[in-house]
Amino acid sequence: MHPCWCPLFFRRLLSFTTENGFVREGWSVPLLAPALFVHSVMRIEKDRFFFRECNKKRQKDMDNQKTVLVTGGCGFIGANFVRLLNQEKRSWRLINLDKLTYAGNLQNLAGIEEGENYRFVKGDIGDVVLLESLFTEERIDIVVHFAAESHVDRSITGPADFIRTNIVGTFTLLEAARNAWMDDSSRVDAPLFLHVSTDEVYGSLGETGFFSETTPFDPRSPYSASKASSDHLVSAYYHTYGLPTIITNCSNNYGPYQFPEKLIPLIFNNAMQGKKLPVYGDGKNIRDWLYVVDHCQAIVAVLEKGRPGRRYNIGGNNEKQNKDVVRLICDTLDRKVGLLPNGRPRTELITFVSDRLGHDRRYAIDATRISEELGWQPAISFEKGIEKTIDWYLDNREWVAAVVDGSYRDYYRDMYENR
Ligand code: NAD
Ligand code: TDX
Repeated sequence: MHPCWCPLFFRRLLSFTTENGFVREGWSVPLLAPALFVHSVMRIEKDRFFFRECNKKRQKDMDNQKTVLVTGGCGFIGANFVRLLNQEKRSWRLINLDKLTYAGNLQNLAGIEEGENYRFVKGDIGDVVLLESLFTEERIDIVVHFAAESHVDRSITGPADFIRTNIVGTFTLLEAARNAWMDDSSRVDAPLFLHVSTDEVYGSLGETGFFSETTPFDPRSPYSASKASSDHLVSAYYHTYGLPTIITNCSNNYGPYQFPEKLIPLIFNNAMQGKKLPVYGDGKNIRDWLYVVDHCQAIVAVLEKGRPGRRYNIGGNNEKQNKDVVRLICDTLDRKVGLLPNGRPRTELITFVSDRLGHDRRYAIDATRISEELGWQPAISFEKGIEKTIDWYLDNREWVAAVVDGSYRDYYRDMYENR
């Protein structure tokens, strides 16, 4: 039905026959509830119509001026992404919204100047008022949503923040995007909401098989359950309201600026200090390692060519057992900075400790879709990526020293001392 018929449709809908046979038109209390229902259905239909039109108009001209809201841009992947866009998309304006939790660090973006192309906003993705004003002031074209509580071990000892940020925060951001984009009929280019998620939503693999985009969700930790919930919300906003969303599910990242609670930088930091290298369980758990810049390039490819409503798996095609990763870091450091002061190799610091609760055994990504549809492939092998990563950490020891502050020492003691 064309929208111009709506008033007549409503009038007819709201008319009713009185006891003495007259047809009355207008509002009445018994009809208010169905009318409100119809109104909300109409609003949803309007959203769907608007976004369908937007998607049709969606330009491939991503080199034009865009305003991109990056959430969590002071974290590990977010900062690498901001740095990449700052180099490769000079015409884009980036708004970085970050709460600066323990994992967010302004030093990760040192050298990137505030100005026409970049603005930092300290704030929470759960802050409705802040989001509304940001969407209004900045006319956001694209959201790239990284902000999350991201460490599995922390989700086991304290899940509440994961629920607040990863689920409620994502919901709040989706609502802000829907309200802003939906009411803006003057928009020329179609907006896009890209949600950055994880392979952990698919659960744990046995010795064979891969996660594809159609693998059923089976999250096992509070972290992965919270990410799976946010994926479902994003998907629901696409199907229900037609909000143009894309979800990416990525394997384990490594590279510069990763907080030393995650395996690779934690092992680097301990190995440099001659401390024990804690390996959970039997050390045979497998992760599919992806160099962070490859991940960021994949996100750019998804922004440029990805299809709204679609999910893309991103993986490194680099499956390694944890104990082999730890050994490689030890050997690389021995070669680059010499053996331990006692003349022994760093592998002697490896200590098997009690396992993580619910520890997923194996993750492996089938990245055929992003490769075939968007032409993306990881460019950096694990061996090369580890070299680059260790070189970066060696060249940036003051960065490590600054993040390994008092609160990190408390975290480390609580997590590892009696393990
Ligand atoms: P990170 O922990 O290094 O950074 C998270 C950032 O989000 C920090 O800067 C933090 O300050 C910010 N943040 C947290 N809560 C916030 C809130 N309520 N409002 C605003 N900002 C907030 O995380 P990361 O490793 O860079 O991961 C980024 C995203 O990628 C996450 O969504 C994570 O689930 C996903 N992911 C990570 C990996 C990985 O290997 N690191 C793999 C797959 C997916
Ligand atoms: O001290 C350690 N010893 C150890 O054996 C730590 C910190 C980890 N591990 C093991 C656990 C995992 O099998 O190493 C593997 C990697 O651990 P993390 O670096 O904590 O990563 P993981 O739990 O696999 O999750 C990561 O990848 C998926 C990110 O933290 C998530 O944000 C992402 O979604």
